[in-house]
Order: sequence, then C-alpha cells, then structure tokens
Amino acid sequence: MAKLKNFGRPGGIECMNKVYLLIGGNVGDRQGNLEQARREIAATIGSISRASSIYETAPWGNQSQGAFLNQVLEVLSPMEPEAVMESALSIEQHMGRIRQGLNQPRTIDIDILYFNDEIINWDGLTIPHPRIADRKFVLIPMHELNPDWIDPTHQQTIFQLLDACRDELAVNKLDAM
Ligand code: PH2
Ligand code: MG
Ligand code: MG
Repeated sequence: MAKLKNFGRPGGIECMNKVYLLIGGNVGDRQGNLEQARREIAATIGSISRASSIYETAPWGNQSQGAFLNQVLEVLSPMEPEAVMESALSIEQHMGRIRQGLNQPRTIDIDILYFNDEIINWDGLTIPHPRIADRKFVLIPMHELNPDWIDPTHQQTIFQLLDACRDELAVNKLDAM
C-alpha cells in the first residue's frame, strides 16, 4: 500500500526528494527566527543540503510593514509533498505565527517553492509556488543556490526568470554577521 501513495516516485531510502523552501519573517528576532526554523526543518523535514545567504527584503504586497529577512533552503527529504506542507505549517504554528490573512506581518513563513520537478495542483497545495516569477525576494536567493534550475511551470531557468522579472523592490544581502 505504501507504494501506491508514492506513485510516480522511485522508492527506497536513498531516493530523497529535492525540496526548495523559502523561509522569511518580519516580526521579532528575525535572524533568531530563521535560525530556529532551519533547526526545526532539519529535525522534521530533512537535511539542509544548501542554504542561500540571508537577504533583507522590502515587503512585497502590503508595503506598510517592516522589512523581511528571507532565505532559500535546499532540503533533501524522504517525505511526500503533503507531509512537507504539514510539517511546515506545524513549525509556523508553534513558532507563534498567527494567520491574519494575506501579506500580513509574520514571525515565520515557510513556503514550498519546488518539489523535485513536479507540478502539483491539489486542494490547498500548489507547487511550484505560484508567485515565484514575480518576486525578486525569492528569485535572488534561489538564483544564488541554483541558477540553472528549471521551473517546471514556466519551462525556464531561474536565471531566465530573474532576468525577466520586473519587481523593483529592494533585496539586499545581509553581510555575514
Ligand atoms: N511574504 C509574503 C508577502 N510579502 N515580502 C517579502 N519581502 N518577503 C516575504 O517573505 C513576503 C513578502 C507572503 O508570504
Ligand atoms: Mg509566503
Ligand atoms: Mg506561506
């Protein structure tokens, strides 16, 4: 039965899914919150194989809120997409995130950008994340990690998406601190 749920994906413990996550927040101890999120992601979702620099980014959408810190993580996970999403939600919840609607300030947001090269449109779960191509705060750290990654919905590389992106909001690397 386990095989059924895993349809389309090879089995075996050596077959990890490559998952790109965006983490970010603009409330409280922003760096500390990213650090805690990384720790909890590594403990529950899978090992973090690569992490981008941390960027300070102007708020996209609702601009009357503080600047975010954002980071992209490459995670190797044995989990299915739904389980990754549930783990991400539970980390957000116990880190004190209160959902107040779209584009509101938050202590931590964990978004699934990519799950292998899969396109998933289930109730409540859309992968790739639908607004990657519009947001430099996602494309710039993703480009730092893997410029040649092909976005399966656009059939373009991250380099091409970044080159075409018209978002003008500030995205600045935090110096190593
Ligand atoms: N997340 C949003 C809305 N706006 N802006 C920045 N700079 N960074 C974010 O992570 C972000 C945002 C919705 O999740
Ligand atoms: Mg988000
Ligand atoms: Mg989110």
